[in-house]
Amino acid sequence: MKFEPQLHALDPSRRAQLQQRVEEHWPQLEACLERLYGKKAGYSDFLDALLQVLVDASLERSEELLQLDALRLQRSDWFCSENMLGYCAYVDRFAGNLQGVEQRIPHLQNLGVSYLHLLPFLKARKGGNDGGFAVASFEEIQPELGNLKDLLNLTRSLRHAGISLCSDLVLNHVADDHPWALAAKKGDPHYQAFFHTFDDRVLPDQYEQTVGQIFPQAAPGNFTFETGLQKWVWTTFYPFQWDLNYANPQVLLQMVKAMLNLANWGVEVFRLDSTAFLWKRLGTNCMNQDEAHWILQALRSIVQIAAPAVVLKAEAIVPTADLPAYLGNEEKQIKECQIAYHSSLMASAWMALAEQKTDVLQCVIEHTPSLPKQASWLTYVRCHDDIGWNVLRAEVTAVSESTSIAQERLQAVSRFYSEQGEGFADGLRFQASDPSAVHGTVGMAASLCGVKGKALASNQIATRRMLLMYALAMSFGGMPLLYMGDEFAQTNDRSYLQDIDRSHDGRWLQRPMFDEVALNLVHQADQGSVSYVLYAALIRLLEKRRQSPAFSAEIPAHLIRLPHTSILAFVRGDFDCRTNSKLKPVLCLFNFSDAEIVLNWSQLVEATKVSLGAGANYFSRKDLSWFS
Ligand code: OTU
Repeated sequence: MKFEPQLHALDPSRRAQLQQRVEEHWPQLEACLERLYGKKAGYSDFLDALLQVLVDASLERSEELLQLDALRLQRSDWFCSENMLGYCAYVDRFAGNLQGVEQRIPHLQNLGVSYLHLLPFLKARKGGNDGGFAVASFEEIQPELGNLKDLLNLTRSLRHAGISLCSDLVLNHVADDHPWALAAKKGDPHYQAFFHTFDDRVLPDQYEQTVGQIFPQAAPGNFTFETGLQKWVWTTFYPFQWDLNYANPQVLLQMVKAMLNLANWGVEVFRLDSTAFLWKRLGTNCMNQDEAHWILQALRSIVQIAAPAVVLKAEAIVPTADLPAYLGNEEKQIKECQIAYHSSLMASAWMALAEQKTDVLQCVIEHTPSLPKQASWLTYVRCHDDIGWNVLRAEVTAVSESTSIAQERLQAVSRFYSEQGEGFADGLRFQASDPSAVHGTVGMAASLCGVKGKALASNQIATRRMLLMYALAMSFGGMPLLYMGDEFAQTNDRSYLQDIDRSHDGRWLQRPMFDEVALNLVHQADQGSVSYVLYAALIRLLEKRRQSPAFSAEIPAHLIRLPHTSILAFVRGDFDCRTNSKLKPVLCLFNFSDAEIVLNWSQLVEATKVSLGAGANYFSRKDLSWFS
């Protein structure tokens, strides 16, 4: 490795710091790159070019961000704290534009938000663009949302308010009107090599044998015929989202540039979109391939060198068993992303609510490995995407009598939350072409919990269901994420059905405009409204969370088995592995049924001992402070 020439431009103290980080992280980075690209022609030129990108990015980092780097290097587990709360929103739906988001900082502060995930705000494809997930330029802001100055102002204001900005980095694909795709369409071989293209259907047909479908109704198949090119192009998602070919090192190089550029604009966390799909291999489902992990590990080393304040969050909506790899491997000293969505926890909690039975949820918790150091789950109730039930197949099968009963349970839960459901939920089915398939679910959390309208009187149980779901996300051990509108029980928005670019995609049902009326109910402390009552309860829950270090993501949850099928119980705390000291334990109890359950005290003490060992005599009655 020869990085002397590249480092030359830096002043001596920055050069020394960077050199030290290069020395620390380059070997692991190079090991990943070697495995991915070592045999390719021009490999050493690629390494030089990559190092130059890192040095250039370091040179451009502002004084304020350099200070943040230093701070975060000292406390690299900052995002695991019990003080963390995430909030997720579309810029336009939340606040019109980036300047509007700045105006909403007080609202975020009232909630105690410390992390704001703004859904894609980079320049997107014209026309349908999958809510911005079809990126047309990584260097430009979507004009309707503002400009670079607005983003820089926003990231600074957020930082000063103690809020870290999280941005999507759509790694898997670009829009079909991104300059790379446009050049490829014109026949430029350099850019054609950025994509997976096929002259005929031979290979696509072979791949289709084993690759799943994300949008089987709106965008069936994984390949799109591009008439200009006269070739088939790999398009896992919509036909206008062209999958990038990471077997080409130039693709990685360009994406690294894009990422570090955004980091220098003040993005502190990257939500790495669709990470599972980055590498294709014939005969597989083309998800979770080793190479996809090496790419992510390379990105981790890269940010540790060039922007060490930055945290990577994996969006890998995969079964529980495939998830831990996205956080690296502590024993093998492999570092990958620091945060990962725990979608199985989320989906199984909804399943528990539908079935009033917690066996699948408990199985998911049991199969969730303890986190590596300085890593966290993202615990959530809803997000902008559908709830996929198929991630739960292993756990549902494990706790059901047979695979056919497991299939029936999955089908029943997806029906429960759909328009055919006869229970409390008001949701819709998402993208299923085959009526026997287990389709996903869309809908706002409040609607899925049965909230209808704004009056508390007719929504008592529904409000409690919603609080229960958020209580789990806030106590399980991870960074809880509030999805915009959930703070005041905002319900479904059916206006997307009138819009030609959105009506085919039911996820818009849960992407409403920020509800000013609900916000007013909160400001007026209207006790008769669902909005205020839920908001106030969430605030109290968050206060409880902040009061106890047992809620840090680094402290594991221990399941307690109780003889009630609708109850979930776990203990947080007891022992603080960070400081090797005792921590006052917290008992978290959830009743997923609509009925009241009386728990016998001695039964609880007994169950704790059985589940956690005879020494686990944690609770005396006087210790208990309740939250309900
Ligand atoms: C991600 O989602 C984004 O969150 C979606 O909003 C985008 O449409 C998609 O990528 C393409 O950029 O597979 O692992 O089932 O859960 O598309 C990532 C629907 C994904 C989403 C799925 C998802």
